[in-house]
Amino acid sequence: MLKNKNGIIFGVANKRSIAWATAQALHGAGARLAFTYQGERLKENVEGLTADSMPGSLLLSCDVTNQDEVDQTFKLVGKEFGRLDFLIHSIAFAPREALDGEYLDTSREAFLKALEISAYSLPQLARAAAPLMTDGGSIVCMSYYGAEKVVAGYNVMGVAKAALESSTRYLANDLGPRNIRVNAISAGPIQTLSARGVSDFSTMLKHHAARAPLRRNVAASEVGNTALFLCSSMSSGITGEVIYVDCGYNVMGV
Ligand code: NAP
Ligand code: 1JT
Repeated sequence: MLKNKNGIIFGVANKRSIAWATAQALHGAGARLAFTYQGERLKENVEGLTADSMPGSLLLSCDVTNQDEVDQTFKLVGKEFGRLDFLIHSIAFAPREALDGEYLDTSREAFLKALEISAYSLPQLARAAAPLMTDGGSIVCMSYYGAEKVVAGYNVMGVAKAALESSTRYLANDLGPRNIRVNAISAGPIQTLSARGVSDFSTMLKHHAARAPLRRNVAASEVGNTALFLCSSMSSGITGEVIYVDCGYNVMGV
């Protein structure tokens, strides 16, 4: 489905990352991939994951708070790939203390950091990628239900995800004339590095599984497969959307 297509994936930290499940789906469909990791600390992880199964992948260091690194990343991708067909945005950050207690107490620093990394990075990366998407393209980001409803403890991340989902719509309008589509996946809770350390995350997983119509939690591979759909021509008429991959949790009332 993606033979001769090139993509870049932001946000592989380890094998549990949603970005890694997405990479496997995209690679399985024949795409050539570039990966970015944040700092040398994670380089070995990404190298270890890609070495066996995806030789020939491009690995680049890129912290989105450093504009020079972002510019350098896309310069190198342009040089190696020539054209870019899709971009996966699977990054988020908030200081730990902001995901505890009340949203009311969010500091200015925590708010700005969370929104810079988790939301501003989408238009930032889209702006850098668009000139390489000369044959149209697809941009996919990862959101969560806390963007639209209060999920106790998600706090400033919910506000950042609301900005991310709204950015998805504004970018879809800006980039549509260039045949670049922009969509968000709203994933159900998944036990990843980000989720680890969130107090009561396992209680949350149980709660979701009990209430979701499918009576289970979503697998990262299911999110990856939906990202594959959004990067393929099968979804050519879809842009500016938030697609739920949450076993139906979001449709429930009482
Ligand atoms: P993850 O494996 O921890 O991935 C998060 C990624 O964001 C990491 O690779 C992290 O790198 C990267 N990141 C943080 N700050 C960055 C920066 N300044 N520059 C570049 N990259 C940076 O966790 P995940 O659960 O797969 O999260 C991926 C996406 O899915 C996030 O947007 C998250 O909000 C979303 N999501 C997750 C869930 C869930 O339940 N897990 C549900 C819905 C949506 P470092 O490790 O180096 O910080
Ligand atoms: C971050 C973290 C982004 C956890 C995230 C995230 N997107 C989804 N999750 C999982 C999650 C987290 C909480 C939650 C529900 C789901 C950790 C810090 C980096 C950014 O609230 C009940 C807190």
